[in-house]
Amino acid sequence: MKLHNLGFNEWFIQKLQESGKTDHRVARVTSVNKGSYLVRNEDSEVLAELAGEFIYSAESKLQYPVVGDWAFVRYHNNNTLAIIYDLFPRKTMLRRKAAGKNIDYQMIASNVDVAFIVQSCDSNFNLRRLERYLVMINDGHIHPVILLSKSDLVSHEELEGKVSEIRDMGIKCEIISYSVNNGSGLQQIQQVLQLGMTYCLLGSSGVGKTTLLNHLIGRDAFEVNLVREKDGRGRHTTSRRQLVVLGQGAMIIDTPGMRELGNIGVKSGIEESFSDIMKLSGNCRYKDCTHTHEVGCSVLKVVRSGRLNRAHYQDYLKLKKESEHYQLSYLEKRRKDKKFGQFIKSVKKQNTKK
Ligand SMILES: Nc1nc2c(ncn2[C@@H]2O[C@H](COP(=O)(O)OP(=O)(O)OP(=O)(O)O)[C@@H](O)[C@H]2O)c(=O)[nH]1
Ligand SMILES: [Mg+2]
Ligand SMILES: [Zn+2]
Repeated sequence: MKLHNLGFNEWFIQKLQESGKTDHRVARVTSVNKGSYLVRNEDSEVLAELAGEFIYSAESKLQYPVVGDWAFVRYHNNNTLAIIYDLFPRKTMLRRKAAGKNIDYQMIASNVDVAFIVQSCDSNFNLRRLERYLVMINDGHIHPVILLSKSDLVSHEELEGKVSEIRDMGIKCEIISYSVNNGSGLQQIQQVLQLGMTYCLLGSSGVGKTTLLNHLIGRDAFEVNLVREKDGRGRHTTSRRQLVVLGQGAMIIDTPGMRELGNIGVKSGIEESFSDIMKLSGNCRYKDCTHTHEVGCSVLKVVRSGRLNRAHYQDYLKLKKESEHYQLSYLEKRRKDKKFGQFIKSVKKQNTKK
């Protein structure tokens, strides 16, 4: 398998040239399990560890390898162990606010080209959650595709109703409904998958992400589990992220169902997800219009006229408010991280002087 087919495309070739390390070896991170990794190159997939120098110079956890990263590695023990000593810049990234009150970010995956947001047609279907995923994906500069799984559980009319609910929110991305049970829609998913491109499965526990992956692989390679009967929720069967290369050459990252999907707190994702509102806001009288009470606000005008879905508008306000809150806290945290990094560096310097 050529590195190019593993996703090492022109963008990374250019970064490699810029780095001046064209004679170094590179590999892609395919799995992360606490402190140990799997990396894959044109020949094999092997265990990998972080070099001491890497740990020493990392200023935050976000700089640690994540599934999808391209890394500079040294091979040891007859090419059976790799040491990661540097990472390539990330072309795209998926990250979310980590669980809990603190403003901590957690990387989910990097260098993903297309993210599948999977929602099942039963009680899991939820437009608010869908929008949150879209904000996160747009923020990471990744192309979203919505997958409505388990379409065998609903009637044709119910399914169409769900699709038009999504469209009513102004969401324009591709929507594919499918069922692994009766095979409908699977062909359409296959058509999205392209050689050398990286895909990611996102969605709540139990929506059928791993079941779909197993279908694409063609065998039961990974564990799946029944959803709980009483509330239809999943059991968090998949516990780590893993990049799998499919037979036809596309790569796909399965992820554990997320318990909490915090807002990633960056403006760009919101602006793209609510592009209809952004467009309208160009006609507001005031440049800093908040679209909540201002005279001459063209967003409010369209909401009042009923031409803009009110729920969609309210989601926009809510996510924007959250985003501003997190954005501030995030900058604050970045400042602290940076200070800490500088402190470590000055201590190192002092020690070398002694
Ligand atoms: N009716 C129906 N059930 C499905 C379909 N696809 C998956 N399931 C069932 O949904 C349950 C959960 O599937 P998983 O693939 O484990 O779900 P997951 O999204 O990987 O869940 P986590 O790993 O916990 O995040 C299993 O019992 C599957 O058999 C489908 O197309 N139709
Ligand atoms: Mg799973
Ligand atoms: Zn306005």
